[in-house]
Amino acid sequence: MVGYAFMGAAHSHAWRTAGRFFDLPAAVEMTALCGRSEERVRAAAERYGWASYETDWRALVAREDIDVVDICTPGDSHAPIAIAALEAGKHVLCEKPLANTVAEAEAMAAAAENATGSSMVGFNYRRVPALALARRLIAAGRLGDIRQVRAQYLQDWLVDPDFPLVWRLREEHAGSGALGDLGAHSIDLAQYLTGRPITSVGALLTTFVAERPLPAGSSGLSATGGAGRGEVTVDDAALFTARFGGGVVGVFEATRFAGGRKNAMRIEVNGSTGSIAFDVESMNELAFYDGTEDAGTAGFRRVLVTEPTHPYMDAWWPPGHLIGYEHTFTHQVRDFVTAVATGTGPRPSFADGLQVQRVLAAVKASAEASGVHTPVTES
Ligand code: SOE
Repeated sequence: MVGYAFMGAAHSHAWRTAGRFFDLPAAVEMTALCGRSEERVRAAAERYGWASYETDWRALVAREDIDVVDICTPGDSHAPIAIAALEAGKHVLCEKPLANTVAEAEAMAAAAENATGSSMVGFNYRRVPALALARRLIAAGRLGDIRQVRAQYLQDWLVDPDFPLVWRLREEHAGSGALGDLGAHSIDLAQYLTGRPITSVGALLTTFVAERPLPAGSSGLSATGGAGRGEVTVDDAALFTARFGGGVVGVFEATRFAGGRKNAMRIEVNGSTGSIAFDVESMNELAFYDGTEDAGTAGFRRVLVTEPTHPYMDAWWPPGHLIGYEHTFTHQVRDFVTAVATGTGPRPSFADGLQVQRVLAAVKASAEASGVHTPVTES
C-alpha cells in the first residue's frame, strides 16, 4: 500500500479485518507499506501491521513478493503509480477520484484495459449495506421507472478561514475541491444506484475563502496553520444539475462549508412507484417508500439494515447490532479480493472511474462557462 494518512489507516484496517470476518478465496498478507519519510513510514507500518516498508513507490512496485498495490495518496500521484503497477503485472486498488484530470484517467483506464491484473476504484460508499440494498431494490424494479436523484455531500471542516492550506485545497495536488473530494462519491453512487450514466450537467462552483495560512507540520485534516499565506486554487462548494440516460434528472451539492454537517452524505432516488433515501450519518438505516401500498398507511419506512439477508451483514453481528464507516472499506477489500481471485472484473472499474472523471470535468467546464446561470435582469 502507498500512503498511510486517513485513507491509508482505513485501508490498513480493512486489509487486516476482511479475511477474519469474510471467507475470502485468497489469503491477505500485508507485505509492505510505502511513504516518503522513512521515520514516519516505519512507525506507520508497525502501527498498522505491515511486515516491511519502502520509501519509493517504484521499489514497491518492482517487488516480486507483491501481487496487489493499493494507492492511498493524493490524486496527483494516482496515475503514475497505478500505470506502473499495472505494467508490472500487479492488481491495483486506487482511492477516489481516480485521477486529477480526464487525460490521466484515460491513460489509467487504457493501462487497465491492457493489463493482466485487475483494477478497481475505491468508491467505498457502494459497500454500505443500506446502499447495496438500495441498489438491489432499484434493480428489482421496486421503485418503478427511475426519475429523480437528489444527492448532497456536506462537511464543515473548512468553515474556519484560518484552517490551513492543506493539499486538498491546491488544484495541482487534488484536481478540484469539494467537487472531486465529495461530489465524486455522489456522482458514482447516483450512477451506480440508477444504473444510468450522467450525460450532461449545468453547474456553479464557488470558493469562499481565497487565501489560507500555509500548513505547519502535518498537511492532513488535522493540520495547523504556520507562517505565511497561500492561495486556495480549488472550489469550496459545487452545485450542479444533471441529466442521466433514460430521462432521469438529478441535483447535486458538495461542500466543506456546511456548518454543523460533519459527514452528511445523503442521497434520495424517486421512481414511478417508490423512493429510497439515505444519510451516511445514520448509515445502518435505509428509508424506503413503496407507493404501491395502500395510500392510507403508505409512507417512508425505516429499514434497519442489520439482517443476515442484507448485503454483507451475514459476516457481522446479530440483527440490530450496528456497523460503522470502517466496515465500508472492509467490504471493499472483500469484494476486490473475491473479484481478483475468481477472475471476475471488480467494479467500480477504472472505466467507471473515468466516467466519473468526465462528469467532474463537465461540471468544471459548465461552471467556467456560467453553466445554467442566466443573469437576472430588470425589464
Ligand atoms: C475528506 O473530505 C474525506 O476524507 C473524503 O476525502 C473521503 O472520501 C470521505 O469518505 C470522507 O471525507
